[in-house]
Amino acid sequence: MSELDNLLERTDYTADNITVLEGLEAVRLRPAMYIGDTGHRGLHHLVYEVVDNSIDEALAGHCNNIDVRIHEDNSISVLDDGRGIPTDIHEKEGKSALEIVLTVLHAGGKFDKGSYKVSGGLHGVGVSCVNGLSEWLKVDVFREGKQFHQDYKKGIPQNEVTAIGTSDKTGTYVHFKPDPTIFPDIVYSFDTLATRMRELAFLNKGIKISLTDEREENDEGEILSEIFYSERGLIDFIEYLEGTREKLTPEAIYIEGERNDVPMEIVMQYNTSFSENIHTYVNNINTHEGGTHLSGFRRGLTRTLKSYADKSGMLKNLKFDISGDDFREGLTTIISVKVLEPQFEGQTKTKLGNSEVMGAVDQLTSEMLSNYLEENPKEARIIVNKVILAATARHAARKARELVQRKNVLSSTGLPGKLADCSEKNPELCEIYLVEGDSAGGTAKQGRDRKYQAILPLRGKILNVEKAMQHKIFESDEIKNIFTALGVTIGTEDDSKELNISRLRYHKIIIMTDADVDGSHIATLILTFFFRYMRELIERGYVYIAAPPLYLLKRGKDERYAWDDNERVQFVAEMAGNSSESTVNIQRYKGLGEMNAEQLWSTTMNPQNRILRQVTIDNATEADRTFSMLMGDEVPPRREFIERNAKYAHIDI
Ligand code: 0RA
Repeated sequence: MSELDNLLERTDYTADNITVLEGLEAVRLRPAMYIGDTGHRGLHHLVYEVVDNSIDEALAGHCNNIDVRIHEDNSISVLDDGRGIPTDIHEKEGKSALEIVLTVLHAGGKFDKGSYKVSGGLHGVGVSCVNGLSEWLKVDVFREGKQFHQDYKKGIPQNEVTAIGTSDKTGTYVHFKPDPTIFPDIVYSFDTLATRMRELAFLNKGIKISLTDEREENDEGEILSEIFYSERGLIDFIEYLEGTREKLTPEAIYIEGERNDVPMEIVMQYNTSFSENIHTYVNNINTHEGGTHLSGFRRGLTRTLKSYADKSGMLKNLKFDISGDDFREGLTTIISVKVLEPQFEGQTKTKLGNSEVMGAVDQLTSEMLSNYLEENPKEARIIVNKVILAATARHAARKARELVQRKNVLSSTGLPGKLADCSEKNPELCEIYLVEGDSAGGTAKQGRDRKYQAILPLRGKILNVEKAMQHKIFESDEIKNIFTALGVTIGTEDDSKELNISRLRYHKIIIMTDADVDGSHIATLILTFFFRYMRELIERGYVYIAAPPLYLLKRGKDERYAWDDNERVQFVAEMAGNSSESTVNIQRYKGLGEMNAEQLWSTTMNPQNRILRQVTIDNATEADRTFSMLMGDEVPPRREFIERNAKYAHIDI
């Protein structure tokens, strides 16, 4: 029996299955069905799909190093030092296993069920899908003392798998160039890839992942390269995530083990903030919508802490109940479980449904947390005190919140006085501009299209929600105005923080601030508020940032706006024609206030020519870190971030 037959026998994979599987043509026809979309996200997903295979090989214990490279032409290569994809000829098919893996959907995982495939993108379609969506792909396998090679174009083999030389190493090298007829933009972002590689290194301790960008050299002729490696896994991850937050206990609480065949790793750290941050993963995939692993953890945590607190006698003088939320205020948690056959549910298919996982996580959390509390009485007291503080604050917040919502009902329109509302009532057609400052707000009110556009001026800097306690947040006038203008509430009845957007009044919420440092700070404050308290609005794609132009260029009657320096240079050259550039007058806009109503309308508010940047959350874990860092006390990391991102006119989270 050949090695391949051996492999195939370990699985339910048969020749019949191959013929019923869809061909790569289907992938090319409807790429979004397989990789989500063909934008930035889908483009980067191709890389994750290839890297996932190498991660699986590493999790099976056969690979330590993964080298990811962005080449000058935006092609990507991934090299690992695993066993190499088998190359034997499959008798019935008359094809090499390598070719099957690269041309048959879902074939990859089927080869090696013995060491189960835990990694793998959400869509889990495998490297064949990447092959089908690539202008070209080349694969080299190093195995059995040889180097094997094969070339593809749009997923179609251009030659047979051929031994082209000898080699004393083992591994797999996949090099591909995304097909520009499928992806409108094939430019890779180093930062996007780096974020995912860093996350993978934290989630899979001991694997070294290097990322290199060969597209640009710095002044010293060096290319950009970063190595991601973590020895302590989630403990390092939480350290990185918590960054500038102030810890309540010196060490994080670490839980690792297996219950009912579910291996899991959990790390938790209490800090002095007031928000709960939980990041959950199943097979290295971020489960944004939570699921049974999260519920299991919450149950275990609440029951164990409550019983400890009761026994400690510290709750004697407390006049009200403690709720589940109170145990998690100021708590950052990362949960990573590996599940053999995960069921993903929910709107974005990022909610774990497997019921057996709930009890498993509950049990292990409860056992290991009670041990921790018994063994660390000093830390245990600090934690219980934090819980008492949270419960006390929650009661104050509830009162403040109820006051806000009662007031709204009572006032004549129920809307803030500063709001200039639009006349249209269908939320899908309505937009609201949140404008920095009363004066720019006034200009916007004059310049707007009052049928569809509402204006809410905000006075200066809104409260930094990252640092304030909850009841302060609901006492802030600016924040109350945002809630009531949008028609959004946060649950009061059951004290849950459930957002209710069923009465949302606008489907476009546009943040408009000056194009200077202060303006971007204000935009960040507002975005932080949305991220912490109205994240669903961002997830639904309702939140935008307006982009006012930076320059007005004038030459006689010819007037043009430029949004960045490249445009300025280009337009000035065009306008000047053959005459000297000095004939073009350049006006730099520093603030919205320097534009009159007509100018503000035509450049920044008129849907025909304005530029809006939709706020998206590519990676909620990274966004969480970014916000706590941007809004925290430490200046150096903030300055570094701003300098690094300053060249982008917008804040992308
Ligand atoms: C199936 C079986 C074997 C290795 C692999 C798949 C494999 C796949 C990928 C994809 C990227 N890197 C990879 N490395 C290994 C093992 C075959 C054997 O027994 O040697």
